[in-house]
Amino acid sequence: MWLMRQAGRYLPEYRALRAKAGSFLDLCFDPQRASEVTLQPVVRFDLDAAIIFSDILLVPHALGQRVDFVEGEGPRLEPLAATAVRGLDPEGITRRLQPVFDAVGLARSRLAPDKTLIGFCGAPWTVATYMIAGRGTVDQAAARRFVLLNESAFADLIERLVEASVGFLLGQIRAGARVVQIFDTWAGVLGEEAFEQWCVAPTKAIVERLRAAVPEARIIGFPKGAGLRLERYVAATGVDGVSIDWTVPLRFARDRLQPQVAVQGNLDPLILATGGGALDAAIDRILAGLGGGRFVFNLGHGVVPDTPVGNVERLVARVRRWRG
Ligand code: 1CP
Repeated sequence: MWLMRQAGRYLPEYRALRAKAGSFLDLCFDPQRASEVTLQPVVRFDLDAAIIFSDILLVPHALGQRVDFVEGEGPRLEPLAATAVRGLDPEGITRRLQPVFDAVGLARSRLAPDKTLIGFCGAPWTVATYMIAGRGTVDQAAARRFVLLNESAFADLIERLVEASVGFLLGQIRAGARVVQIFDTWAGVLGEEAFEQWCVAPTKAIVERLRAAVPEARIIGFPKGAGLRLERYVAATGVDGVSIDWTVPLRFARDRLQPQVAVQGNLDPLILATGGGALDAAIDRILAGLGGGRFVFNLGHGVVPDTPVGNVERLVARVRRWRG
């Protein structure tokens, strides 16, 4: 059991350290502090895994795109023009991301041996949506239009992101991450063919290359919003585990996904933020639906910043009691 975005603003100890660290990017590139933030939720709640504190947008940053995190607004990038794609250089990306690998190594050395350390990257499609729009958007329209108008430049961008993601994940695995998760937060907006081309195929390429280099690496895919297509995603990409959002019916996950891979999920983060009896009922429902097979309890997306710490304590205690 662990929680997506388990380190973050809802924790007072995160806010305290964040206030001392300068910018968000400074924090990600400070191995000492990044490893400390990584451990905070495991220390407080005794979760089974830590996820390294970094961000999917460190990859565009390392590829040479300007990336800033604006306080209270979110990430801002210099929007990528089709003509700028060939200037992005995956060579040297791993050198520029060395502080993240150092943070992974430090976190691993400070974690108890029975705790798993998880590394991650954004999937090429999701990272591309931020690179093209220059910010988070509700419908990823800028990237979808870019594909329609500049398909060959887009294919080139995805190829470079596959290369960069393999380097980023391998660096984390070699530094001590035993599991990696590929976040495809915006997979759900892709149409049928686009889903194959821009979600399934690049993820499959990353998985194949990781396995060739480190056969024992364990890989979780999270194609958020994929719905029915989760079945195809799991069969085609070769991931070991799949993370499901809260819209996925538990019976579908149990019958169609769990026989193939481990399933992770899928509590609605807003139910966690709200708490009370509805939280208990939702937890019990998930455990009853998925607890009989290979299963990692998690949320269906990240912890939201106004989540009371007490609700997370209540969640962890309830899941533990069930295991007990
Ligand atoms: O100042 C702050 O504290 C900034 C908030 C913040 C945090 C805590 C950002 C900016 N990133 C992070 C850390 C982070 N990002 C983690 C840490 C590990 C953990 O889970 O504890 C992870 C896994 C991510 C991954 C990430 N970043 C994703 C994929 C997962 C998801 O949430 O969908 C995405 C899309 C991002 C981009 C990003 N970075 C930050 C923000 C606010 C966003 C979303 C922007 C948007 O879409 O509007």
